[in-house]
Amino acid sequence: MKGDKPFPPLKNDNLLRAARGEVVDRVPVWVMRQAGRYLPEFQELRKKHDFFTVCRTPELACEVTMQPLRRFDLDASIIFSDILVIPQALGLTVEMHAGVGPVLPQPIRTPEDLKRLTPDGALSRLMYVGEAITMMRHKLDGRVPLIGFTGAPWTLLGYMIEGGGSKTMSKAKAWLNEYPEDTKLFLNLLTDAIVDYLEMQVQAGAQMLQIFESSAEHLSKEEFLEWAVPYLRRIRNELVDRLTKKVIPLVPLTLFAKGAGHSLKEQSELGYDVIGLDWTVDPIEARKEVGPNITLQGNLDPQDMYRDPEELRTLTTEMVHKFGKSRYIANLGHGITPQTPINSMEVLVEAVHKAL
Ligand code: 1CP
Repeated sequence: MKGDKPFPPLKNDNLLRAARGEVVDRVPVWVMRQAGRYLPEFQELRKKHDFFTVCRTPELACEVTMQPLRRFDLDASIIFSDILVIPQALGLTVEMHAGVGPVLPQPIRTPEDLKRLTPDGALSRLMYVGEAITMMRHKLDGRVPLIGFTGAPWTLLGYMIEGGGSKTMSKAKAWLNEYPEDTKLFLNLLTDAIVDYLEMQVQAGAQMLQIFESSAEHLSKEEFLEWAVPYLRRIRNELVDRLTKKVIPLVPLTLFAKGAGHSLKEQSELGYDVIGLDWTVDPIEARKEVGPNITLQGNLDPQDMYRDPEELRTLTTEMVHKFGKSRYIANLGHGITPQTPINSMEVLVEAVHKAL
């Protein structure tokens, strides 16, 4: 954990300022999955080390977290890990298969299977993430803030029931109708683990936190309000309560619920500082929905990174003009994809910084 050595003072705090609604020197920009497969140096490192070995070895996690910062003038770093470390800590095996993604060979198929989960001591099995965060804060030397993250309950439940990614979430969605009470138990169990995990990340040195509800896209508005929102509310309220009671300074919280552009007003009422948008949402409409006191993050289509540099520059500039300089963090509308040309990252970052 944090230890005695104080962290170096922060030099570029535009990300945190934007999150708090303060004046920025320039629009901050970072990219979801900025440490990842589009970088040849990441691919090289992955040839030598298994995915979860990278996550579990603080030196390797820090090296990968640093890789995009060496190349691009980014305004944030995000600790290298994965949302599936929580299912692992709860006792499920998670494998990373090349070209496929995460595979959970013994998923939770029936409510009976919930007995296999091991919530007791789950946090102690996640401390390696805290160690990586603390180490990274020192290695960053105050250059930019460090973001911690987690998967949100519905998204994690989906992976744990489906046994991996899924185009339809048919098994997880069947649970909502067949076992509504067990689904609530399961979502609450995940929420408890998530709150512990986020508190630990703040104590370890995370300066901002993002909650990925990436599988919100599989829910209707009604389902999102019933199966995601109550748990997202609990996460924020319990985390704020805990940190306040322990007199630990709060950090800004970002909610990224992909595909939940239908519920921006409801999201804005949950107490998060920042709401992440996918590319299907219009910036002007989003601002009307959430009001003036929330920071918006997003939302260029990751596929736009495959366009000509000039086109990409124009689209990025137009996007930043729509959002404006106040209460805005530039990002893609979802993670950067593996074949993205590296030059597109340079174009994106420069266009954001020059737009206003
Ligand atoms: O073999 C490899 O190297 C695997 C590629 C990879 C990487 C680089 C995976 C597998 N995860 C990651 C890192 C990762 N995952 C980060 C690192 C920090 C950064 O942003 O730079 C983060 C924030 C995540 C979060 C994550 N993992 C999400 C939420 C964000 C999103 O994209 O929606 C999700 C859904 C996952 C699951 C996951 N892990 C990996 C893959 C390929 C997937 C998606 C699989 C799928 O459902 O299709």
